[in-house]
Amino acid sequence: HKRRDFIKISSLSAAGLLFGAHQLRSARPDFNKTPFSNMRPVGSVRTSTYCEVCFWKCAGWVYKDQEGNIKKIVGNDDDTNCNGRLCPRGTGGVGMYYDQDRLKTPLIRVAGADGQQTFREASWDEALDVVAKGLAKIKQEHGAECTALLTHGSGGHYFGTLLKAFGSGNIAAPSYAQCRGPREVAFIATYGEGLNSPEPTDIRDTRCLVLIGSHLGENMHNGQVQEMSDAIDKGATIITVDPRFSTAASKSKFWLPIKPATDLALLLSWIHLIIENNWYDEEYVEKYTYGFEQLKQHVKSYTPEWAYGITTIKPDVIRETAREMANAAPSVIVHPGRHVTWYGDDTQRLRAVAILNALLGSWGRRGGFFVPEKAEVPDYPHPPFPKPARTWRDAMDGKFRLADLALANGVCEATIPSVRMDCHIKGWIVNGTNLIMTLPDKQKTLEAIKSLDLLVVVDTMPMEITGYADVVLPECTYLERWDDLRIVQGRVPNVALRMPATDPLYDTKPAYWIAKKLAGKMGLGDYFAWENFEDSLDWQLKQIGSSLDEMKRIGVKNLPREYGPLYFQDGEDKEFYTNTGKIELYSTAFAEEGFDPLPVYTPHQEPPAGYYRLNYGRAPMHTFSRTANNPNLTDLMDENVVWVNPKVAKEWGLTAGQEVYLQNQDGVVSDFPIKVRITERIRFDSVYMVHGFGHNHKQLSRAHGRGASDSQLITRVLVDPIMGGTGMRGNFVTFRFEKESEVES
Ligand code: MGD
Ligand code: SF4
Repeated sequence: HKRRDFIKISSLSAAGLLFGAHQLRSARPDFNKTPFSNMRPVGSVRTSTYCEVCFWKCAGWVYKDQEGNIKKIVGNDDDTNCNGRLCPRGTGGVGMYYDQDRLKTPLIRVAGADGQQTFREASWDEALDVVAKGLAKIKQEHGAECTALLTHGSGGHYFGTLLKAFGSGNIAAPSYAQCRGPREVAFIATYGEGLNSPEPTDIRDTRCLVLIGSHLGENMHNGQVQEMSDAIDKGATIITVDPRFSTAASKSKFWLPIKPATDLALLLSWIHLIIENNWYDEEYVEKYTYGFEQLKQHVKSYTPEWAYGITTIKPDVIRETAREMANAAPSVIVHPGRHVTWYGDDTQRLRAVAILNALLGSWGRRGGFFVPEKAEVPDYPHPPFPKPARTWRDAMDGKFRLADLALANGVCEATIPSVRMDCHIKGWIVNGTNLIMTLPDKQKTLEAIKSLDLLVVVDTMPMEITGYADVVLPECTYLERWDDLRIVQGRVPNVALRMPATDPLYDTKPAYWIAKKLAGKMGLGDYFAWENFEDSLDWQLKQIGSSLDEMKRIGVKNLPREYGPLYFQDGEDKEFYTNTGKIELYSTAFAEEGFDPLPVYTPHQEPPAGYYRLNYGRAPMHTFSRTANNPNLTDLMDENVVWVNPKVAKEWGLTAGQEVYLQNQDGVVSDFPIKVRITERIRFDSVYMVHGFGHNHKQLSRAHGRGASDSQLITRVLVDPIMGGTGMRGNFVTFRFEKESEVES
């Protein structure tokens, strides 16, 4: 195998990179950082966009000053994802454009005479030639199906088209298998359909919102946070189940500081109470569900007293909260959460969430889950894709057969088919995902990378993953490019336009341009038949009665609902897309595959003495690892800290602000120290930190060495046998005062 080590882009031709051919047009503007600021600069020109700082994709307007400098992004009032208000990260998206550490030109890995590997700058033509030839070689030697796309974000569509045209169906997104995959599989098993994004939670009209490990508010899902705040104003009850006193917990009527890893016991006990007390929606259950009797038998022994012994939540509190939900039903939401890959039995935990909602009759009801609609916009015409000779399924030996949706998307096991698997992937295109800080079990990722013949990375920034690339292709930021229309589900179907506010800085290009150029070089040009990307957008928009001209003016177009009302009608007959045509409390699909058809509680490992469960989450001013270097957002928060309970701090003699290293159960020590925050808001058996910090790429001038990386410490992965999701919360850490044990991580 070719050796592929990490290259710090900073170590080579620094002058060229730092002072590329195109200089920034001006210094960073005096930026108004007020979250949710909605003031419009007078007399400036605005162009439409939708945000790329997270997957919520809020639509907005970009304003420039007289000199053409981007000054400000504000929400589009007609957009139901954001209602005219961006979150702090969306407002700070300008920082992605002005970040002087951006990738500036294509780079190609070379080995010098001394054996040292390095990157050299290249023209687009040369870099794309290397990619096209590398892919052709893999096709010839191994087959096209031995290539894969790992992606997150807008560019995935173009590279997905390219890969499918090439003959590979291996298109995977960590944002699925490291995130909401188990939830989707659980809801498909129960209701015959997944939740998708944004979730159809009718929070604005709810009377009771139950959050289980979902930290809305810190987890800045814009529309949902706004609706939650409105619901609280209207008197809705919030019940938060979280080992940590989250921001949401502080707004809640009930905070249940559950012992980590025991949520399924609480859910089963709530189901038990709701059935035993006849608090369920009898008419709804009778008409729409399958398997009620089996469920009733199944949960008989799951009393609140039983759950107390496991969860540490008092029986009275379990009873009172169950009653609270029942009183609010059907305007109640047991929120399914988003990042749900925790303990490996996540699909079953989410099945319990789905079942609880069904018993309360909240699916399809006002204040519960509405029936979403999505605009139907045809793809720009292209030839049919060839059938791949093999897919990930052939490599997985019959495992994860229910991961359907997931896998066009993938699981760590499947997305990174390692040398052990029969369809051994030889080439990756990685677009918009920083796999080194995103996937757990870094060693496994590195092992897979080492066995590749070609690794192409498309990114805007020099991130950890770009250091392992053979070819780095610098994409321009979302503020400098056209992209596909945003087509997401909602209360009303809608489309949003992203157009360039300005020309790309440096020698950067949009993903659609890169994919089309590559397709041309690979003889697949027919799949990108449009002359200009704008023409393809205009063609698509005309199919739904709009046009590019109209969209440039309005940015977001809301369309009438076509398929019926927002909620189920009284007594309406319904057929669900499950085997039985009913909401399956008892899952026939799981039974067929040999999985428990009803969720069963199994205990998880506890932290060893002197170790604490590593819990992690989000901060409202950052998204995963992508924003840690953003100049505007680092102004708001420039490192993460580790939350430690005062009891633990006392035991270890820790003081507030002290720097410590964290070491996990496998002896891996964090690359960098992290400051201690002593707070009652965390239980004594856990510690907590925000994900996305602790970058070790020196080219990230603001993010390098700031805080610690949770990903580095997640070496034990609890794989979900049903969906293949990568459970990451079974890791434990202890404190080190010096980085004495240098364990290779
Ligand atoms: P980021 O870490 O933000 O997200 O994981 P990723 O999708 O990998 O990395 C995004 C990458 O995209 C960065 O390299 C950034 O520079 C690049 N980028 C940003 N904008 C653009 C663009 O316009 N074009 C291109 N080409 N690139 C761009 C997210 C994933 O992480 C998710 S969804 C979840 S829920 C999981 N969360 C999580 C966690 O909480 N803890 C741990 N330890 N791991 C996790 N992994 C998962
Ligand atoms: Fe952007 Fe914030 Fe909306 Fe995410 S929630 S798309 S970061 S404005």
